[in-house]
Amino acid sequence: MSSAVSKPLVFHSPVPSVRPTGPVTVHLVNPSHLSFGVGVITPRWLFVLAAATPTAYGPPRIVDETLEALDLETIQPGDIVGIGIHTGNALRGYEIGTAVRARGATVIFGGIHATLYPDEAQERGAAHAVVSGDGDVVWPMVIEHAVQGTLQSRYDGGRVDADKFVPARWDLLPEGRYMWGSVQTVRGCPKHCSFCSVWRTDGQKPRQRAVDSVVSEIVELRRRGYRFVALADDNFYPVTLADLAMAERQNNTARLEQLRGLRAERFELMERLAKLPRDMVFFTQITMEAAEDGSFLDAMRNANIKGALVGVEAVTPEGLKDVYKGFNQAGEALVDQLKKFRQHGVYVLGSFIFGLPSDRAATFDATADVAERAELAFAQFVMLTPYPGTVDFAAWEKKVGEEVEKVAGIPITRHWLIPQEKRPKVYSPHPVMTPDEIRSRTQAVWDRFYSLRRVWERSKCTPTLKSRVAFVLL
Ligand code: B12
Ligand code: SF4
Repeated sequence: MSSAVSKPLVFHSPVPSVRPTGPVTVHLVNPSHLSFGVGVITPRWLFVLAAATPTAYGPPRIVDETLEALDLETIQPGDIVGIGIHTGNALRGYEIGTAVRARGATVIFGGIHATLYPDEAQERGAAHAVVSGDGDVVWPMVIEHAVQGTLQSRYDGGRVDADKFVPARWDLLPEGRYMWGSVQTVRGCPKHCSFCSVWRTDGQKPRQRAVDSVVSEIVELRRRGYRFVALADDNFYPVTLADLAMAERQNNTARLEQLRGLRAERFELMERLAKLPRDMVFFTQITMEAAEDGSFLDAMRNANIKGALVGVEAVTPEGLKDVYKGFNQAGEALVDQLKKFRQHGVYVLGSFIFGLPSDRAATFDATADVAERAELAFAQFVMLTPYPGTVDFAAWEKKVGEEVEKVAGIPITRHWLIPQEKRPKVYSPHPVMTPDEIRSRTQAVWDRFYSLRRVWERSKCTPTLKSRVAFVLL
C-alpha cells in the first residue's frame, strides 16, 4: 500500500506473462479505428504514462492511432504494451491487445473503460494485467513486475493525491501533429450529474495540482511551439461561493479553511498564467456557478482562459432535475447567468442535452432560444446517451434487463463490443419521443444555431474582419 493513493493497491493472482530475456521496449498505444495524420488535442495519458515509465527501459514508443495505425512489426516478443481505453475505442483496443499478445508481448490495459470493465479487457483484449484508476504511481510497479515475471492480473492505481500526479513528458511529442496541448490542473468533481461518470471514477474530492507543476508544463509546451492549451479538467471551478457560505453557516472551520485554500490556489494559478506571453490561449470546462463569481471570471480573462465549456444541459427546472443538476439555473435566470461569462470576457461553449425524460417537442425551440439569447459563442446539442459508469447507465441496464435487444449477438447494453460497422447509436429511452424524433429535432436546433446569418452575427465578438471570417469558417 502506498501513501500516495487514497485506496490500497489490490493485487490478484499472478499471471503467466512472458518473462523477457532481452532488452524490453515499452509501447503505449491509444487505439482508434480511424487515423487522420493530425490530431486536435494531445491524448494526455500517453505522455503521463511515458513520464511514469522507469527510465531504465528508455523512452517508451508512443503510438496514437488517431494519427496513424500501430505497426505490429514494431512489437517484439517480451515487449510490454500498455493500451489505454475509453468506451468508444475499447473494441479497437481489444483487437490490438489480442494481436500483440499473439506476437509474444505482455499486454496491460488501463483507462476509464478498463477501470469500469476489467474482466472484459482480460476476456476480449487478451490482457495479462488490467490497471484500474490512475496509472501515475502504479505503472512503474507493473512494469517491474512484468520484467521480473511476477505480474499480477489486476492492479488498482486508486485516486492518486494531487502531489503525486506525474507531469507529462512533452519531449516525446511528435512535431507538428497536434493543434492543442492538454494540461490537467484538477481532477475530480464535487457534483453528481446522472449522465457523467467522472465523479464516480475520479471522485468528488477535487485533487488540485500544485501551481508550479502546471505552469512548468505549459511553459514547456510553449517552447515546443504550442499556443493553445486545453486545461483538461473535469471542472475548473471546484469550490463555489455557495460551498464557502455553507461551510460558514455550519461553523465548519476545518472545511472552510480547506475550501479557502483550494480557492486561493486557483487564483494563484490564474495569476501565474496571466504573466505568460499574451499569445497563449487556454480553454477549459467549468460549471455555470462560476457566473456568480465575478472575481473568478475576471481572473480567468486575465489568465487568457478565453473560453470554457459550460454544461448547461437543460433550460427547464424539470430537465435539470432529470440529470441531478439542480445547481444550474433555468429560464431567464439562466440566460442572465450565461451572459455574465461574456460580460467578463470569457466565451462560452454551451453544452445542451436533448432526450431528457421531461423534454417535449417544445423544449427544442426553447433551448435554441436560450442558446441565442445567452450570447454563446458556440453550442453543442447532444442526445442523452447512457455512458457506462453513470447513474443513467445503471438505470437503463436494469430497465432493459434480460429482454435486452441484441445486435450481432451482443446486447446493446454492451454496444461498444458491436463491430463498428454494425454498431447502433444508443440513446436513453424516452417516455414519449422516439430516437428518430429526438434526432431530427436535435439536428434542426444545430441547423438553426449554426445558420450562416446567425454565425456571422455572432462573429462580431472578434475584433477584425479577418477574424470574423475565421470565426465563421470555424
Ligand atoms: C480532456 C477530455 C477530452 C478532450 C481531449 C481528449 C483527448 N484527446 O485527450 C476532448 C474535448 C477532445 C474530449 C472528447 C471526448 N470525450 Co472526453 N474527456 C476529457 C477529460 C475531461 C480529461 C481526459 C484527460 O486528459 N485526463 C488526464 C489523463 C492523464 O487522465 P486519464 O486519461 O484518465 O488517464 C489516467 C488513467 O485513466 C490511467 N490510464 C489511462 N490509460 C491508461 C493505460 C494504461 C496501460 C494504464 C496502466 C493506465 C492508464 O492513467 C492515467 C494517469 O493517471 C475526461 C474526464 C476524465 N476525468 O478522464 C473526459 C472523458 C474521458 N471524455 C469522455 C467522453 C464521453 C468524450 C467524448 C465521447 C465526448 C463526445 N460526446 O464527443 C469525446 C471522445 C473523443 C475521443 N474520441 O477520444 C468521457 C469518457 C467516458 C467513457 N466511459 O468512455 C470522460 C471520462 C468524461 C465523462 N463525462 O464521463 N474529451
Ligand atoms: S459538473 Fe461536469 S464533470 Fe461534474 S459531475 Fe457534472 S457533468 Fe460531470
